[in-house]
Amino acid sequence: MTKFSAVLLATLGASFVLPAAAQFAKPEDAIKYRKNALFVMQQNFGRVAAMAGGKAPFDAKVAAESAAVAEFAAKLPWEGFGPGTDKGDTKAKSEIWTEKAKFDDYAHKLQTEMAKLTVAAKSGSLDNIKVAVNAVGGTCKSCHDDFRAK
Ligand code: ASC
Repeated sequence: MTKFSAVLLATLGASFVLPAAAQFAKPEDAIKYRKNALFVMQQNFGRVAAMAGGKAPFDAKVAAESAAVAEFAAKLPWEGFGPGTDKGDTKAKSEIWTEKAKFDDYAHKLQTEMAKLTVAAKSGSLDNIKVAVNAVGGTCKSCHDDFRAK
């Protein structure tokens, strides 16, 4: 084994055994991380949603780029919901940790619909984008209804 692949394996191994919460120095960092990831996601999704809703002029290139960033950002927040991150500057409800399978399902559904939005945006069809925006928005809403305090 080369030195490089040994280091690579050690790094990959470590990333699988570390609990998610240990990837942050303190719970506040995890909370900040997930909120910032969700903010970046929402800003990019919102830009595409504004075009779909006729509130912003349709720009196919901006829509495609924004959707791709939103899709990527949608992968990030979840590691910030580790154990011990339920208290602090957050609207996250405690049910996130007691009904984790349901929360994880919503997180996966969001990512699936975000991937479809990227495909729709790349197609350049505003009609396709509208359908995908509605599907993504539905996943945002159902998770907020169950798991975000008002
Ligand atoms: C957004 C945003 C949400 C969702 C939701 C869809 O842009 O910030 O929380 O869409 O409003 O119903």
